[in-house]
Amino acid sequence: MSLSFEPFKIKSIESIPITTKEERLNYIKEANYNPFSLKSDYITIDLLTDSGTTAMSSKQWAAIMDGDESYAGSRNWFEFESIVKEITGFKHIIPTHQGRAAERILFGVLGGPNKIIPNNTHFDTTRGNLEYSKAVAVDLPVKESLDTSLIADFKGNMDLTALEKLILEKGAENIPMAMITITNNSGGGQPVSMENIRNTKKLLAKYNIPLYLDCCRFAENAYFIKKREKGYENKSIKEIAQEMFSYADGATMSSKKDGLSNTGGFIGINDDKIAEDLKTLLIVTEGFITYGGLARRDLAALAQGFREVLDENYLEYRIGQVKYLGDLLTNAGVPILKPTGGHGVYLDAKLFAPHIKPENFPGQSIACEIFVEGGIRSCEIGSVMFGSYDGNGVFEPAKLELVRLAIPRRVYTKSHIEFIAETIIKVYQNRNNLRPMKITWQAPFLRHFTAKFDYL
Ligand code: P61
Repeated sequence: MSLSFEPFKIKSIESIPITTKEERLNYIKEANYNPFSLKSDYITIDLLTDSGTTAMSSKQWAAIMDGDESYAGSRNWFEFESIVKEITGFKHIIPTHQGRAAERILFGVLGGPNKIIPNNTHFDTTRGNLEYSKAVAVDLPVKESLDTSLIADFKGNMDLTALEKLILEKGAENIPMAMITITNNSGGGQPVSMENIRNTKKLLAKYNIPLYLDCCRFAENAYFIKKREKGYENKSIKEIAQEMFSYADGATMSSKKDGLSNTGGFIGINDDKIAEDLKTLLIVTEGFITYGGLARRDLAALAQGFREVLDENYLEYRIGQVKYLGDLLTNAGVPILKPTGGHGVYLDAKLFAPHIKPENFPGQSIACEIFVEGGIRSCEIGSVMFGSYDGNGVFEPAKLELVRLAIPRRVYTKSHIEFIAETIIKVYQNRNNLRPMKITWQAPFLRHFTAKFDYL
């Protein structure tokens, strides 16, 4: 049966705020035109992130009620460790409260001054944690990933020619690890093929460089492999995931995505010595090795979430819902990054608002207008997040100017999706009214979270 409906029924509901346009104009101004600063009480549909915003199942809530809050050795930890080991095959699983804590701990051991760490594309926290350790984060996505209108199956792939060039130029001894982010979040939630993961491992092995996966959305990536890569059509999502992880020496995960939960993360690793160092840092900064900064009931919800995310009916609905929104927008002529990826639709802000220069943040201007039009919160992924000025005051824009409509898992229905599409189509029809912006205040790291903006 092909799924044109949600494969679940609703047991518990949460009312959403309905506001007027006049109110929303005030709210966004009060928030200094940064959607991160809006109160959630003002938001009708929240597409800021798919991270930690999942609706949990009745089985997960039951597991929460049955949580065992022992400081050490809680049975929920063993349930969590067991399912994560079953999927990933890693020898050591180190729990953390979210993805960036896993990154901080891993790079606390493997990062540091003069180290170079390549990735298909580092997400902002990964880059932020590496740069904070004074290492250099290098993005090596395949060229196709930069053409938003090109339809290709695996636009998240790593550019292997560029990777080998980097290793030869910089020296393998300066590259303590390489990463692949599945799916590639900053590049539009695009998947990475099994062939690319396998060949990346092969190339790195030649130079003795370990491969780590940033595996926040591993199940969505596995679903794309099943649907698009020859030889995987009859394999289960779990088997595909197991093969993906078999090529990696370790992984970091924000389980707030494909753990189908509201919090959590982990590091998986095979190397005993590095694992010892990581556990020491974990105990000093996160918590004991059987809870890592999480309530034990959260580990219980995650253990159940990791089972549910492998369900192909769920993944068909999930990826189908994102595609449905993408198709509604494309049919109305709205420029989006194509094809739609795993966890959201990304508007191409350069094509949407060509009259606004990257240094005047077209994506931010669109995100503010989408909120004013329909109370929908989205997130700029462009020059606010990744742009900078070089030492000579010359602006270096992000490679892509995107506005991400991240879809929380199992939260919104088909009619919500249709309302989102109608709102964005209206903003697109009135796009000539979109105005350029400037930053009036910013923090030194990860500025987009707290920056203040105004119109020029
Ligand atoms: C997101 F606006 N992602 O996509 P943590 N790796 C990858 C991620 O996607 C990721 C993390 C590591 C978020 C949350 C978020 O500026 C932002 O559990 C591929 O959030 O620490 C997180 O995992 C970090 C949204 C993060 C943002 C930073 O929405």
